[in-house]
Amino acid sequence: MKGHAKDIKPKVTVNDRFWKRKIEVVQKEVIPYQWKALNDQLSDAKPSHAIRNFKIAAGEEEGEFYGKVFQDSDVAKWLEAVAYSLETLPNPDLETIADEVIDLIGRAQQNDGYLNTYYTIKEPNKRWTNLRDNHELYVSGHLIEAAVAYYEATGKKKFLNIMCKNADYITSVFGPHKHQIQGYPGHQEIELALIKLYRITNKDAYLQLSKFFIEQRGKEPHYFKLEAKKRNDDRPFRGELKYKYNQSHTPVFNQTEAVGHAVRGVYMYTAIAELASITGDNTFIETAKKLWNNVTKKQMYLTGGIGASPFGEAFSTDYDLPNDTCYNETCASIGLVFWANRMLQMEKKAEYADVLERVIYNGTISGMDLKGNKFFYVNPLEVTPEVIENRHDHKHVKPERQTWFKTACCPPNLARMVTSIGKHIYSVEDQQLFIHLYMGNEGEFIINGTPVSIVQKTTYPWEATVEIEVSPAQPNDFTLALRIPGWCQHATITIQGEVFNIADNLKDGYVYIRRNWKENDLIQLHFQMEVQRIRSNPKVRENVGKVALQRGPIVYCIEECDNGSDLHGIALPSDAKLSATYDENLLNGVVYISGEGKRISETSEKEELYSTIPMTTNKVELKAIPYYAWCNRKPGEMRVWINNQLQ
Ligand code: FUB
Ligand code: ZN
Repeated sequence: MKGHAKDIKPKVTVNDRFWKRKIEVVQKEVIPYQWKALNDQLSDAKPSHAIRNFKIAAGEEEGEFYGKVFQDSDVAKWLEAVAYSLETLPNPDLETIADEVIDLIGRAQQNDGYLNTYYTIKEPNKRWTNLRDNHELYVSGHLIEAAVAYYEATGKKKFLNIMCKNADYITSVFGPHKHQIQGYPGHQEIELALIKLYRITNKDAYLQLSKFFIEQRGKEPHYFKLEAKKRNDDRPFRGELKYKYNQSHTPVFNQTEAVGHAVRGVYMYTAIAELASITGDNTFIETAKKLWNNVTKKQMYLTGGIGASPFGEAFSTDYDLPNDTCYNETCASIGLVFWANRMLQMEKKAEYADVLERVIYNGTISGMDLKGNKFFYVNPLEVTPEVIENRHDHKHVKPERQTWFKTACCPPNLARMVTSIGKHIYSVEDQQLFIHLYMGNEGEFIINGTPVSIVQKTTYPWEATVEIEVSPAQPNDFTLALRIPGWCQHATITIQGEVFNIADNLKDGYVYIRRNWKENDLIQLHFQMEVQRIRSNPKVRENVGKVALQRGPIVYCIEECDNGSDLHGIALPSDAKLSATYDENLLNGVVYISGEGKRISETSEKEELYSTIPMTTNKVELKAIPYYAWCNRKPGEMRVWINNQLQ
C-alpha cells in the first residue's frame, strides 16, 4: 500500500448570496437551536438527552441513558458543524461551549479509550456484543470526524487526542489476528472516519483498519450470524432484506448493485472510493465505479434523493422510483455528497461533480426550512396531504417539516454539510487546480510551492456567469481545470478578454487551461442556462408521460399555494413557452418558472366516478419554484413530475 494522500486541502471562504445565506442560517439559527435540542431546552420538540447521557457516563449526574443507541452521534455531528463554522467565522463563545463539550466527552471516555454512553451507562459488560444493531463503531466514527474537523479548524488537539485514544483502542480490538474481533460495523461510518484520521495523523493502522472493515464485510463465516448465535438471538433479521439491509449479504467486492439501508450503503461506498484513490487498488476502484453507476444511473431521483423504499430506509431495485412513497432520507443524500467528492478524488470526471451539484442544490437542502428550525427526514417528490393522513404506506412522509425527531440524524448532518460546502469547490492535484463547483468564494492554495489565490464571483445558481480571478504570489505555470456543468448546452470562456477554445481542451467534462498565470488574471465563464424539460428513462414507471423542470442545477416543483389543488390535473404541453424570472421577495430570492399549462376543467359534485364523457381542459398559468424551497409558505400539495399532456 502506498498510503499517499494525492489531494492537498485548500482553504476556502464561501461568500456568495446563495450559500452564504444558508451558512449564516446554520450559524445563527441551526447551531444554537440544535444546542438547545441536545440539552432538552426545546419545548415543542422531542427530548434528546444527548448531553445528559455524556454527563451520566462521566459520573457527573445521576440517571438512566435515554434515546437511541447512537444518540452520541448527534453531539458529534453538532461539534463537526461547529468546527466548520469556526473555521470561517470565529466565535469565542461558541468555541468555549464546544471546548466544554469536548472536555465532557473526555471525562466520559473509559480508561482504555472506549467511548460510548449507551454501553457505559446501560450495559458496561456487553461492549462489542451486538455490532450488528448497536452502533458503537458508528458513534466512534462520527466522533472521529468531529475531532478531525475541530483540530483542523482550531488547531486544538484535545478532541483529536481523545479520539486517537479511542481509535487506538478500536485498532487493538478489531483486525485479522486471532486475539482480535474479526467483525465490522452494523452501520458503516467509521470506515470513512478512520481515513480522515489517517490523513491527519499519517498513522497507517487507521487506514489498515478501515480497509479491514471493508474487506471483511459479508465474508463467510458470516460475522453477524455468529455474533447473533452467541447472544442466543435467533430472531429473523430485517425481514426480506436480511443481510442486504447492512450490505453484508455478500463480500463487498461482489457487490454491483446498491441494496439495503441507503445511508449505510452510501457511507460505505464513500470509504471504498477513498480507499481506491489512496491505495490505487483496482478492486476498490472497480467496485466504487460499479456501485456509482448503479446508484446514479438507475436508482437516483432527479433531486439526488436515494433510498426509494421506506422499509429499511433502503434502496429498492433499478428504475423503481416512486415519487410519493419514496424515503429519500436527507442523510442519504448528504452521504451521496461525500461519495461524489471521493469519486472526484479518485478520478477527475465531471459526471461526479454533476451529481454532487445536483444533490447539494436539491435533495439535501430540501431537508431544512429557510429559517433553519424545521426539518424533513423524508424527501418526497410528490405530496398530497390527505393521502398521507389516511394511507399507512404514506405514513413515513410528512406534509410539513418537523421541529425535531426522536431519531435526529438528519438535522445535524445537514448542518455539517452546509457549513463545509466550500470544501467541495476545488481540489489540487499535482500541479493542477480543479474547479468542480461554481459559487462565490475566496480560496487560498499552494501550487508548485507558490501561494495562489482564487476569487470567484457569480450569481449562480440563478445566473451562470462566473468571474474567476487568479492571483499567484508570483507568475506560476500550472493548469486550471474548469468543469463544464452537465446541464449546460453551450459554454464560453474568455481569459483576459480573449476567447479560449473549449472543444480542443476538453476532457471528461473539464476544460484544461495551462498557462503562466499572473496576478489578477481574469477568466470569464458563461454557461447557457435555460429552462429544461427533463424526462425519465422510460423504465421509470412512475414518470412515463411526465416532465420535470430544471434550470441550471435547480430542480423545480409546483405547489398548491401557487397552482391550486389537484396538481395531478395539470399538464405542461411540450410547446408551452416557459419563462424564468428572478423574484427577490420570493423564498429569500429565487428564480421561478412560469408558463401556460392546461388543467382539467373543474368537475362538479355530480361528476361520476367513471364516465364515457370526454374530458375537457382549460388554459392555466403555471408557476414552479425550486424544489428545495417547497413548503416554506403553506403546507399543501406538491409535485416535481408534471403530466406532459392531458389528452
Ligand atoms: O442508524 C443511525 C441513523 O439513524 C441512520 O443513518 C439513519 O437512517 C437513522 O436510522
Ligand atoms: Zn438522517
